[in-house]
Amino acid sequence: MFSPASTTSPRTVKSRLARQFGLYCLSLVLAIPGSAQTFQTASYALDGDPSFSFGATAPDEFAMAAAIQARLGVAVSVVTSLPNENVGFAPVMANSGTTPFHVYGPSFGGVIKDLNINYPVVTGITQASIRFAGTELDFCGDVVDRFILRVSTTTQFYDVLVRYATCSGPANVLWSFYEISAPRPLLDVVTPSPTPKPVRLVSAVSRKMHGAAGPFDVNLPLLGPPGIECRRTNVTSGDYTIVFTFSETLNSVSDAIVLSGIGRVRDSGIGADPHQYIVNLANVANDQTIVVRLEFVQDSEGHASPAVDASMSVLIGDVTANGKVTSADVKQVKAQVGHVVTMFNFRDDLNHDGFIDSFDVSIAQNHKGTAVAR
Ligand SMILES: [Ca+2]
Repeated sequence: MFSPASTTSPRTVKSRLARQFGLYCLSLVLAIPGSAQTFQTASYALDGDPSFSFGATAPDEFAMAAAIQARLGVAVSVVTSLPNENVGFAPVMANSGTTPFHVYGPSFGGVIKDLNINYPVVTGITQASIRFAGTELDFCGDVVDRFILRVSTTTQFYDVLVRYATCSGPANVLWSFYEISAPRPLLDVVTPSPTPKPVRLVSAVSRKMHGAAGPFDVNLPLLGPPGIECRRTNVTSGDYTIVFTFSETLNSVSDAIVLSGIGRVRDSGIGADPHQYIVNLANVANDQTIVVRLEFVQDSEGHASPAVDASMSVLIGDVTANGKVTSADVKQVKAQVGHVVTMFNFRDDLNHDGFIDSFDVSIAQNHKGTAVAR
């Protein structure tokens, strides 16, 4: 059965053809009405070098843009229209629907390849944009999204129809670059400046819900010593949430990673407020500083940055934020016991349950003597 898992080595003509043919045959079998066979799990992927898996969720234009961006290594913005769009502009560079029925897809370094023969069809791509282009029904019964991708080099642009290449049963769909136009000169197309200005990060915070008292943010200064997160998480999970806020609304962020420190990114995405990018961390260790990096950040004003970082020191119990837990921290928590949790004392609610009580005092007490390097 088809697996969308990434492979790094170029595949041979033979293996790819065999794979495509096998998928096609399987699809025909499954398309027969009355077939009782169903697939256990949904699986969506983009064919490329290597292919990209969307997992069990069918991609929208944002997910497709992120996937193509990850494979091309070039920023892909989402748009609603493309001026002078024409995927069939003659002579077309590629068409999967005609002889020799090859499959095309993205490859790192701004390249589109004929994946059957591992040959670059378009090179030198420096930027791209994509729009949603309606749906169609594949032969496995899926309603499948289509997209139009515009890729540009420094002098010309191509339009690409991104369409399902094959399916291997319901909810198992593989997209590819189905048709690629001939190049056209960039003259009548607005070209962003070749070196876009960087995006502007306004703030970074560590956000936690304090029960019914609501969410409170520990500020993570962008310069100077890292902010200190003193609140304890669920003992086993080490969950923290970093909220990055930018001056402009975001178009895309390629990825969020842990650059240094102990912890991992559980998930991330543009927030309900599109000025924000939210990174949910897990397994974050205490007594350390973690640096979270956003890669390939692009905003709606055309600003772009290859990397945006935020640093957070984690020291549970350090309510005074001086890098060590001492009797002064215990004293401060004790002084707030019974008080309503507000923006002025939320640090003292160490288990962020919305109450400052003996549990919080004991958390500070239990961490006395710990420190984090400043
Ligand atoms: Ca508490």
